[in-house]
Amino acid sequence: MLSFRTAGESHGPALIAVVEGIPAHLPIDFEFIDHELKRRQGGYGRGGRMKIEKDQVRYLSGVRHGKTLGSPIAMMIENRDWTNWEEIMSAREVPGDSAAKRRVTRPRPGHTDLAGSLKYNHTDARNILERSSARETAARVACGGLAKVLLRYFGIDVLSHTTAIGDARIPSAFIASWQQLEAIRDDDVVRCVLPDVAQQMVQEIEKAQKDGDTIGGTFEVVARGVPVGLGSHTGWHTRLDGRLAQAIMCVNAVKAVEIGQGVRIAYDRGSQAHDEIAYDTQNRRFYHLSNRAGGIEGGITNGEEVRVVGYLKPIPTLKKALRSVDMITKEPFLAQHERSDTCTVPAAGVIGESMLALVLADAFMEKFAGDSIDETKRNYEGYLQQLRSF
Ligand code: EPS
Repeated sequence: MLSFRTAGESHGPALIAVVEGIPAHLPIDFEFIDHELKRRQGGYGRGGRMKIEKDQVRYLSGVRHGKTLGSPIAMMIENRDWTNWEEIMSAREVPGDSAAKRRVTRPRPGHTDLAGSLKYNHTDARNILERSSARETAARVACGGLAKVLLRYFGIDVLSHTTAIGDARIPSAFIASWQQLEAIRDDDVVRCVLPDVAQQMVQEIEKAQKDGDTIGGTFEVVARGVPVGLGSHTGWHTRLDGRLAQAIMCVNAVKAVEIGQGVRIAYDRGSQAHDEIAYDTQNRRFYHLSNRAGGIEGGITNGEEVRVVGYLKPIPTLKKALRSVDMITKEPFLAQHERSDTCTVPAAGVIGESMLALVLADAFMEKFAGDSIDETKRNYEGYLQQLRSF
């Protein structure tokens, strides 16, 4: 229903994103989407690249006079660093040894370098890492920004927070409230709602930095105002939890995904694991007394907040390199070091928001459809009426 594609190399001229399936006449909040890009660029532990880039969307199609047309929306984000890479990343052949410059032949354990080079038959892993770079997520956040604008039109909001960096973790029984998520400021370097844990997180990043190492952690993404009934139990591919797992897992460096308190309840008894049901007569709606399910039962949203946790491995570009083998000589070497970040967990939370928004917007359009936003709204309101009179 709502689909998106991205293209672009990390040090190429630009990133491109194309979003299809947003209904016509949706007012676009340009400042909001650029602000989303800025949020993604933040976070303590980022490398030098973020001082170069100033991500902003240039709209190439699908939007006119501030509103969507219903046609594909093409967006471009310039890579400012391109000016330093024009020859190395040139689309055309260039004279001299530019292609050999910045060649990567000693693959980093944990990175795409080796598996990608073998698969695509490249002897320079730059041909792989340029695309597998998390730079691509800037384009995803532009798409996610559009999805958020659509969702916000229907009263659905998505936010996130950092729940762990290394050994600095929020207590396992702690559930951040929506107000706490809203209170996270733009200049908050780790995006954690508990100030003492936030301080420990900064220390964890500094320790890793000092050791020439990297550090991972976890983030939680939360969506509020999601109606009951998105996704479906009827097919493996329609279950929303499965779709969300894929969407969060494919954020760079994520190695595990949890819906609600899915990991913890695997070890609990059924009587401790499930969320009891109640009825609010005044508002004529069913609700749950807890939300361990993360707002999804049977692959369908149940009207509670949708909560998803992403677990990130420490990023694989290490100053204190691990053992590797040169792809050409087959000699043992230490892995190559590229300029990189120490920790990307705070940024990953923002990317996770975009991915959650894109999946929810897709499921929303699947259920309510409409070529123009008024049509979608009519369908949505009809459904809400059906729920009230259930
Ligand atoms: C990345 C390496 C760094 C990061 C980059 C992801 O870039 P560079 O190689 O230019 O120093 O800063 O992330 C971004 C550019 C971004 O916008 O998030 C990598 O190898 O994945």
